[in-house]
Amino acid sequence: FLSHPGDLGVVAVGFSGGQGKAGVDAGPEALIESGLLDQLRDDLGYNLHGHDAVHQYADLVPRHDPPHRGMKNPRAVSAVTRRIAEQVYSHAREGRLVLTLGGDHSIAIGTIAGTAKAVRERFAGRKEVAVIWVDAHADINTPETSGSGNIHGMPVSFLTGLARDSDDGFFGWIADEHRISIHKIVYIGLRDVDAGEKRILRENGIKAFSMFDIDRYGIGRVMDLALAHIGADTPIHLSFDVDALDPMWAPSTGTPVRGGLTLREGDFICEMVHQTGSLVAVDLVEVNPRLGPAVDAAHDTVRAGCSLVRCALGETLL
Ligand code: 6HN
Ligand code: MN
Ligand code: MN
Ligand code: MN
Repeated sequence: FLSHPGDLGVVAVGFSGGQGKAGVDAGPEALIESGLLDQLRDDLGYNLHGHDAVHQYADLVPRHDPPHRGMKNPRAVSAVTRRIAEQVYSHAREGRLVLTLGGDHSIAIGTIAGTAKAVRERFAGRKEVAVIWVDAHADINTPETSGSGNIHGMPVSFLTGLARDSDDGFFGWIADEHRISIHKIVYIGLRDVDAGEKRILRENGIKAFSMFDIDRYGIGRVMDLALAHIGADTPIHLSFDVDALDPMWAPSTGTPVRGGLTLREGDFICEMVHQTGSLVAVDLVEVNPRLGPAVDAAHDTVRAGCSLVRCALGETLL
């Protein structure tokens, strides 16, 4: 129902409050400076909307933001993701494919809430968005299972309703229209999942393809199985954490884990999702140009991130 290329809504999110390391808020600027949006417009032919600003959301970040249920910066993350949900929704409502550049992965609370609502409206409640979550981590801690208190490790629990709060200032604004079904999320690339998260995945029967599965079956078979689980004619939101890639390809990220995807496997995931024709939104998150062991680390990571986005938007298919 989207013809590509076409209209692309861009939301550049300079936000780092879902975790503790400074610099991930500079991810969007680094991606844009390296020419990503120019490529999407000039080489792929998209009409861009909303691409002029990198949003900082300073007005939504309180000076004093003490923990709530162990969550760090809870007021800031709740308010910023609420605003992102509105931004993504207003692009999606216009029929635009939505590209969000992060920022840490907590921002997916907003991006997915926005597309979930837009898809429900567009199909008058007859369809729900599916999510392909590509990550070394499951990001499905509840505030109570989290060991770190970092909200970038919790977005999936709030989006599925496994975690809830009645206070609007602490994600109580998330309503049924923003939520996704636990059966419509598929993970790819997992290799660093907390004990409490493993229990949540098991007890809820959540579909997940770990690095073990990719080694065992190959990325081609894994993608066939992942897309079969979602089913045809289902709108797809792709949320890609750059730390799914091996640090060899994406060293500049806050929580790197060795033994990850090759760049080619990451690009292939994006190409397969593009080829469905059902893509409604893409997030690329956790690019932190201030981190990394070597001088080329940030440059390599940005380059890998740009490649993933271009593949998701159809560059490499003939
Ligand atoms: N990410 N499971 C760990 C935690 O703190 O809850 C790591 C989360 C990483 C989140 O990479 O988006
Ligand atoms: Mn389009
Ligand atoms: Mn993540
Ligand atoms: Mn991760």
